[in-house]
Amino acid sequence: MTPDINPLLDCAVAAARKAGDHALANRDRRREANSVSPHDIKLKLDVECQAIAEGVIRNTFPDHAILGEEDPRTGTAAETPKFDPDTVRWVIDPIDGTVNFAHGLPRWCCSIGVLQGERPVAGAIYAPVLGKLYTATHESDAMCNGEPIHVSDTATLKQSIVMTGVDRHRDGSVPPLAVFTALADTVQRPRIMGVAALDMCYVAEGGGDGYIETGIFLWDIAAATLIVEQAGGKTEILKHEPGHRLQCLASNGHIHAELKDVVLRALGHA
Ligand code: LIP
Repeated sequence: MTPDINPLLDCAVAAARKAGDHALANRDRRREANSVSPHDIKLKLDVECQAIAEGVIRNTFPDHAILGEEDPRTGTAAETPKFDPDTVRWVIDPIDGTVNFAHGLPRWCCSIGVLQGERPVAGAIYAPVLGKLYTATHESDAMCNGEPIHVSDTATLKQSIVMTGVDRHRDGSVPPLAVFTALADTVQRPRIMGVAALDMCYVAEGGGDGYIETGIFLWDIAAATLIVEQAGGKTEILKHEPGHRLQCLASNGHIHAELKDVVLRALGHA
């Protein structure tokens, strides 16, 4: 059964705002870490913000499933389970762009996606320093701060800005900048800004034309894929890997096939 969508969106917005505002109010604690690895950092504020978002969701929907980036059980699963098409699941990235946040850069956000089965049905992405709240449901337009947004009409890859990341493939088979290098030869400008959810929101509002990461996670993109689609764009999961890891491509639709072709070539698949 399809759940009533507006209460889900309202709750996603409330959770994203409360968690994001907590991170903002505690910016002076941004370097307090639970662990630091060569290319990543796990912050105390990540865990606090996730607990805050979960609290908001559980208050309204105590029976719904929650998948959070900072949950100690998350990411250890060898296989990502398939969900019943009626199951409602909340997918939380409490601070996407953690490294940006830890260094005091303004580009970070809290992302809350609501999935029914495998399908995103509502999402909210809140970037407190930028003062932006992106929202969408599967029944309504994508919005930024309550105003409808739309993807660009850029027609070719060579006229496009495409955002990507530094993708460390688990098996080491592809160099971390393989896709970036291929894009640099093809698009007007590639960009690495370190926040998947916001990269995709830029595609949704037409500031960028495409986004590709080949080592990203469900919590980074759950809300953003819906926002791109409802803004008139196209998203595609090129590959599912264990532990909620994905290869995700998003675009304004016009450049989709061309972008996918460049990516697959860079990965050695074409
Ligand atoms: C980050 C992403 C970023 C990606 C990083 C990382 P986190 O998420 O948003 O775009 O390149 O590898 O996954 O860890 O800051 O939530």
